[in-house]
Amino acid sequence: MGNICVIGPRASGKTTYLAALAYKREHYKSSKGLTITPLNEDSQKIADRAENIICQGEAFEPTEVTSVDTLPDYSFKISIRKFPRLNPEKFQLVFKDYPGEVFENIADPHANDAIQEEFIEECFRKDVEGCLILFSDWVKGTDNHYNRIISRFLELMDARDRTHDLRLAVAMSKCERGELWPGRLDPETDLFQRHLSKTTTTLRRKVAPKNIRFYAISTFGVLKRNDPRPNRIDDRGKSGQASTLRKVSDWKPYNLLEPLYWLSKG
Ligand SMILES: Nc1nc2c(ncn2[C@@H]2O[C@H](COP(=O)(O)OP(=O)(O)O)[C@@H](O)[C@H]2O)c(=O)[nH]1
Ligand SMILES: [Mg+2]
Repeated sequence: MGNICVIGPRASGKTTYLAALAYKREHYKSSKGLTITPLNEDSQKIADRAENIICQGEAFEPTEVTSVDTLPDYSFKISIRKFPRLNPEKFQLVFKDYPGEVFENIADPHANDAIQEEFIEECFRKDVEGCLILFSDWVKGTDNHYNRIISRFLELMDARDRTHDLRLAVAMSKCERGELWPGRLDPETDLFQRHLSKTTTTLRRKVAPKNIRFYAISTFGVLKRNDPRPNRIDDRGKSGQASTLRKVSDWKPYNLLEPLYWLSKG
């Protein structure tokens, strides 16, 4: 049973994604052959507060990070049975809640601190089978920024000898947004190639095709099959902008599990 880690820049939706997995477990207790078990105290905490995070937009930010030891550390055991007759796919989702800037700073040659070091070590540990990388921006200029980060990330991956055996699922998060939603059907072409072409080229050039896949995911999803209005409202709360679920009874997150399933099974 391998490990999968979730990484990505600031505000790309990592915490909300985890909360959604935990919340889904409440919603669909025994359905669809999905079981999600929080494995430690931090994970239990986020599971307990999942509903607030998704429905009320409660910020769930780690308090000041002064050392690696104080970073929240989530770990869930996940088992997905995709087809009734197949054995379930089991894996562990691990997520150490590094501040998003740690990921963004890997492209900065001067940012070299202990947290940075440890982040890199954790991503490329031998027991990690795959990384889910969340990106959420696509406006002009973002491609260059992401491309710098990804290029460096791939160099570090190579230096640790993981180029041939680490799977990468690269996902555009928050894809219920109107401009992105139609692109979800072929995210590689219509989201990544189109909006983040340099980043996509770098990934395709350096990672073997069998080890990379592009996804579109949305934690909030849309209202209905034939009603593609986003199932979210933007709230301006105390802590700034937060998005929350619009109609809880219609909640159908898009593609949350698919990248995990592929990362674990290949
Ligand atoms: N539109 C939309 N917003 C989202 C989605 N997932 C998260 N967000 C919002 O994006 C912001 C940052 O999310 P957060 O999970 O804190 O990002 P993190 O910094 O990567 O952990 C919050 O306001 C979330 O409500 C999504 O699927 N769609
Ligand atoms: Mg977070």
